[in-house]
Amino acid sequence: MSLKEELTALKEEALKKISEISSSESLERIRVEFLGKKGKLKNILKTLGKLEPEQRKEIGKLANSIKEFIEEKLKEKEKQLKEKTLQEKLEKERLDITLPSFWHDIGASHPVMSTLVEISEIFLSMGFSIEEGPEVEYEEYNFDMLNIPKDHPARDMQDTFFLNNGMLLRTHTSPVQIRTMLKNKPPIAIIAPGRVYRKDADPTHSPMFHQIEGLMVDKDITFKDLKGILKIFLENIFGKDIPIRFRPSYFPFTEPSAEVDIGCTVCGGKGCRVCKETGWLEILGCGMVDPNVFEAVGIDPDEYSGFAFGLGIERIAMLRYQITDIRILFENNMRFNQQFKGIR
Ligand code: FA5
Repeated sequence: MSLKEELTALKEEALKKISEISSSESLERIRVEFLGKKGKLKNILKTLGKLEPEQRKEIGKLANSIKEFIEEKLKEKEKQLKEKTLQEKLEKERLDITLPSFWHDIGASHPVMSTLVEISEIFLSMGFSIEEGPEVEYEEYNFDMLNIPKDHPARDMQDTFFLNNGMLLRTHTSPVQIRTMLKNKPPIAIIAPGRVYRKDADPTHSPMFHQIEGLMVDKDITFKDLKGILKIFLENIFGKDIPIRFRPSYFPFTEPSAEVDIGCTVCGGKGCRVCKETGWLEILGCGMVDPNVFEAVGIDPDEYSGFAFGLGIERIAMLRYQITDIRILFENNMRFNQQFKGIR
C-alpha cells in the first residue's frame, strides 16, 4: 500500500471511529490513537524522510489536511457530546411546575384583622400614629393610674384575669394611654389596637377580644374635636348616612364620658332582636381625659386637655358582616373563614 493509500485509509478509519464515539473519554482515546505523539498518523509519516522531495511535499500536504480534517471532526463530535450531556441533564433535573402542590389553598385575612387594619388606616389618614402595649399588664396601669382605685366599684365592671405574680391580663387597651403619656409630651395623637381579656362569655362577649384605643392630647382640645373625629371615622366605616348619637355615660378615666350609638344596621332603626328593639347599637366608649389621669402621668391639666375613646373591633366586624354570634369568629371553622376571601 502506498503512503497515499495508507493516509486515505486512515482518514476513513478515523471518520468511522469518530462517528461511533459516545463519551468524552472515548473521544480523548480516539484523539490520542490517531493524532497523539505515538499515534497512527505519526506512525505512517515515519517513512516520509525516505521519499523524494516532490513526493514528500505532496504527502506532507495530504497528511496535514487529514490531520486538520480529523481535528475538525473531533471538535464537532465534542460539541455534539456536550449538547447531549446538557440535554440529558435538563431532562433528568426537569421540574414539573404544573403538578398541583400539596398545600395549594390561598389564605385570606380574618374578618377581625381586616376590620382592625381598616379602622387603623382611617385614623392614620387623620394623622394618628400607632402605639402598642403589653397584654400582661401592671394593675397600676390597667386600673390605678386610670383613676380606678382598689376599692372603686368600676373594677367590678371588668372582671379580670389576675396572674400569680400580681400582674393581670389587660382588660382594655386604656393602659396604653398611660404608657404613652409617661413616655411622650403633648401633642399626642395615637391609636392602640390589641387583644384584651375579661371573664366574659356569651353570644356577644368573648373572654378574649380586640379593642382600639384612641388618645389625643394638646392645648385646647374640646369635646367638639372628639365628636368630629369619631363622626369622620364612623361615616368611613358604615357610610355617610349612618345615624350617630352621643349618650352620656360614665368611665372613671374620662369626664365627661359618653357612649356612641349608631342606627341599627340590621333593621335600619325600626327595632329588631340585634338592637333589642331600640333601633340603636352601642359601638364605643369615649370622653375627655379626666384631670386625675393627667396628674398621674405628670401632665398639667390646666395647660392641656384631651379626649380618649375605646371600641371593640369584634362588635364592628359583626355589624359589617352580619355575624350574630361572636364565638364563631374564634372557632377556626374553615367553612366560616373562607367566606371572607377577597373581602377587605
Ligand atoms: C372600655 O373598655 C373603655 N376602656 C373604653 C374607653 C376608652 C372609654 C377610652 C373612654 C375612653 P367598655 O368596657 O365599654 O369600655 O368596652 C369597650 C367596647 O369593647 C364595648 O363597646 C364592646 O364593643 C367591647 N367589648 C367589651 N366587652 C367585650 C367582650 N367580652 N367581648 C367582645 N367585645 C367586648
